[in-house]
Amino acid sequence: MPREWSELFITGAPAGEDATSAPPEGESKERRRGLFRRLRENMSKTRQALGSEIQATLFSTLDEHTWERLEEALIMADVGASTTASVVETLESEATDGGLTSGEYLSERLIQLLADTARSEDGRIDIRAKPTVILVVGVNGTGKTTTIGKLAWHLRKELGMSVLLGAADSFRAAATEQLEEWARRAECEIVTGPENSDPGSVAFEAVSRARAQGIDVVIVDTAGRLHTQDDLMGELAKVRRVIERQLEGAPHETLLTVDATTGQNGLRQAQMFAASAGVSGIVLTKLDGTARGGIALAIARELKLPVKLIGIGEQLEDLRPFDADDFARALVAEE
Ligand SMILES: Nc1nc2c(ncn2[C@@H]2O[C@H](COP(=O)(O)OP(=O)(O)OP(=O)(O)O)[C@@H](O)[C@H]2O)c(=O)[nH]1
Ligand SMILES: [Mg+2]
Repeated sequence: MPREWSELFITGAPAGEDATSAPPEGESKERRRGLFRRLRENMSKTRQALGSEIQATLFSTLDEHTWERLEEALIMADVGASTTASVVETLESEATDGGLTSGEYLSERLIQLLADTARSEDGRIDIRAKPTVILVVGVNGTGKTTTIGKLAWHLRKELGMSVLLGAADSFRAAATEQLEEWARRAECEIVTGPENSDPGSVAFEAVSRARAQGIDVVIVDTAGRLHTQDDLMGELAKVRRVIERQLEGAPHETLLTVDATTGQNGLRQAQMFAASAGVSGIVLTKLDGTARGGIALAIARELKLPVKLIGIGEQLEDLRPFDADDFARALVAEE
C-alpha cells in the first residue's frame, strides 16, 4: 500500500532514477514518523471515540459483553455493520480458540484485521501516459476543488511534474475563481471558460493545451450539483466523452470525492456515482473533522473501490496517499 507520494504514483521512471531523489534512509524514517504523527493527530476525533472504547473492552475480562461493546464502538465509528460483524467474529474466535488474552495482542490483531479490510490491490495512480488526465467528480461540497489544488501541489513538489488544471465546473461563477486560487498556490497553469460555458469545451481545451505544451498531468474539476441529478450525471458523461475523443485512453483516472463526515449517506452517494461515472478511485475527505473515520473501511469493502487518497485538513499538505496499515493503526492505537 502506498505510504509516500512516490509509491502512490506509477511514473515509469527506472528504479535507479527514483533512488537518486529519495532521501537517505534515516531521514525518510524520521519523515514517516512525522507524517504518521500528523495522521494520528488529524484523526484524533475518531481515535478518541474508538480508541478509549476499544482499550476498555480489550483490556477487560473477555466475555460476550466485551465483543458486543467492541461491535458497538466500531459501528459508531461507521465501520459498517457487515465489516464490523466479520472483524469481531474473527477476533472472537481467535481469542477463544487460541487463548489470545492479552489486550495488547488483541488490539494489534484488531489493527491487522481492519487493515486487511481496507487494503486493495489497485490503490495506485498510473501517470505514465503523457498527458495523464485525472477527472475529479463528486457531490457539491465534498472537496473536489480543494483536493485538486492539493494534488497538483504534491505532483509538482514531490514528483516535479508539470500540471494543468481544467475548470470544467462552470455552473457557478465562484467555482472557477476558487480553482484559479489553487492554481496560484500550486504554481500551475489553468484553463478556464466564461461563466455558464460548456464544461465539455473547457475539458477539451485543457487536454489539447496539455498535449501541445507537453504537460505531464491534467486535472479536470467538475460541477457537484446541477438542476437535477440526471442533469449532473448526463453532464459528467459528456465531459468524459469529450476527453475520450480528444485523447485515447483518457481519462486515465476518475477520482470520486466522498465527505467522511456524511457517514453512511456519503457511502450511498458514492454508490450512485460509482455506478454511472466510471469511478476508479476514492478520495475520502474531511477525515479530520469526524469521529466516524471508519467509513474508509466500509467504502473499501462495500463499494469494492480502492480508497487512494485521504484529506485530513484544509492545508496544502493535508492530502495523503491512503495506506491501510497506517490508517488502521491511527484509528485504534493509543500510541
Ligand atoms: N477539514 C477539512 N476540510 C476540507 C477538506 N477537504 C475540503 N475541505 C473543505 O470543504 C469545503 C468544500 O470543499 P470544495 O473543495 O469547495 O468542495 P467541492 O466538491 O469542490 O464543492 P463544489 O464546487 O460546490 O461542488 C471547503 O471549505 C474546504 O476547505 C479536508 O480534508 N478537511
Ligand atoms: Mg468545487
